[in-house]
Amino acid sequence: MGIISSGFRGRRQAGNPALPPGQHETEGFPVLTAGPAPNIPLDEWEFFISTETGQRHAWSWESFMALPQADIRADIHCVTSWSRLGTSWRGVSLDVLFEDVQTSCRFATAHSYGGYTTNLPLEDLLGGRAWVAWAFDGERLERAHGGPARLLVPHLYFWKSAKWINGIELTQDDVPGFWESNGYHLHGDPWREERYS
Ligand SMILES: Nc1nc2c(c(=O)[nH]1)N[C@H]1C(S)=C(S)[C@@H](COP(=O)(O)O)O[C@H]1N2
Ligand SMILES: [Mo]
Repeated sequence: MGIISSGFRGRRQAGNPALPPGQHETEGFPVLTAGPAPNIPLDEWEFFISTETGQRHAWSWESFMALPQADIRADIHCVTSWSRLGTSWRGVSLDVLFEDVQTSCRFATAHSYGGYTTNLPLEDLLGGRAWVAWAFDGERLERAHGGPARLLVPHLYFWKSAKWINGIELTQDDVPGFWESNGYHLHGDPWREERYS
C-alpha cells in the first residue's frame, strides 16, 4: 500500500462517478414537503393531462393501474445535496400516458393534490425518463413520499418529482412552479448544478 493506492483512494473519495457535483450519498430517505401531506382515497384519485386546445385526458386509479407498468432503477438527487443511489420504483412511463396526446406545447406544469406545482420542459418528461410511480422498494409508496402516486423524474433535481401527483398541464411558455418562483432553477439538471436561478 504505497503512494499509488492512497492516491487512488483519494480520487475515489473525491468523486463517486454516480454523484453529481456538490452531492453526497445518503442511505436514508429524507422526507421533504412544504406543508401537510394530503390524503387522497384511491376512489377519488385521478391523473390528468390537459392541452392548449382544452383537451383533457384522464385516468382513474383502476384505468391507470391497467396500463403497462415499468420497474425503474434510478439515482435521485435532492438540491439540498443528498443523493440516493440505486433506488427502485414501479410505475407508468409518461411515454405511455402521452401516447394519444396531441400538442404543440413545449412545457409542462405538474400539479399535485395540495397545490404544489413544478415546471418542466415536455421533452424531459418523454423518452423513457419520467414516470408516475406508485411503489418504492417493492411496497406501495408511503403517503409521506407522495403516495398514492408521485412524479419521478430522476435525471432532474428531486423537487421536480412532484409528490401526490394529480396531473400535467401543457403550456406554451415555461411557467415557474412553487420552488421555481422561490429562486430555484427553471430546469434543475444536477449534472450542470442548475440549483438556483
Ligand atoms: N407535492 C409536493 N411534491 C414535492 C415536494 C412538496 O413539498 N410537495 N417537495 C419536493 C422536494 S423539494 C423534494 S427534495 C422531494 C422530496 O421527496 P421525498 O420527501 O420523498 O424525499 O419531493 C418534491 N416533491
Ligand atoms: Mo428538495
